[in-house]
Amino acid sequence: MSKLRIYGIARTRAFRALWVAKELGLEYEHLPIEIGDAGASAPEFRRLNPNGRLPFIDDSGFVLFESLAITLYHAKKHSDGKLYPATLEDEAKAWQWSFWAIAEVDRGVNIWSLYAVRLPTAERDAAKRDEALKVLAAPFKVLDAALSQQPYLLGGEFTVADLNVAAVISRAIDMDLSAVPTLKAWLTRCLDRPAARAALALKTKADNETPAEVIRRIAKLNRL
Ligand SMILES: N[C@@H](CCC(=O)N[C@@H](CS)C(=O)NCC(=O)O)C(=O)O
Repeated sequence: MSKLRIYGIARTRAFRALWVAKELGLEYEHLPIEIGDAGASAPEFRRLNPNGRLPFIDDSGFVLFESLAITLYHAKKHSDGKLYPATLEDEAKAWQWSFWAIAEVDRGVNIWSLYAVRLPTAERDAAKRDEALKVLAAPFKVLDAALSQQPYLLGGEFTVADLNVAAVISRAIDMDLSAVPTLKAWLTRCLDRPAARAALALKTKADNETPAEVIRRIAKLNRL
């Protein structure tokens, strides 16, 4: 049996942990548990992640939560000098972009996708959707400008910095990104990688199998 366990249905931020595992060719067991009382909030899982949220991992007894801490950990642990930066400065830039993604765009993209795509049409609140687009406009311009200097966030190669930011905004691929064409081209390139495609296939399957009442519960639980 694999010693790495990834907890969380692929529809959630567990997608990020699945993508990095596939990118690195890791052997793992995926436990696609749900959010809420029947899943991450149950006592057996709260013993591993007391936040009651997804994802978390158990790597041979080492337990870690926070999706981007998980991707950074795996990339550094298994780095072949490519996915994880080799210099202190590039490592700091990978942290910079990762924290930026969580602070500046994670919530906005989630709110947008909920009210533009995931909830049943009649429940898509246009005001929340438009507000999310407003919040995202400035940081998306920042990302677009950063990528106009070089093909990837740290230079010429795809790294964990790209994986983290692209994973956080992956649902923005369904947005009208015509105002930020460089961002759009980069996001498309990142999500077209074989590992991303494989993880996205799991995410899409989970999305398609999620009933509307669960999407409503997600909106409530995540305060979106
Ligand atoms: N910052 C955390 C956020 C984790 C999180 O909020 N996960 C959602 C699923 S994508 C969740 O478990 N929500 C249920 C809840 O808040 O009870 C991370 O990136 O891992």
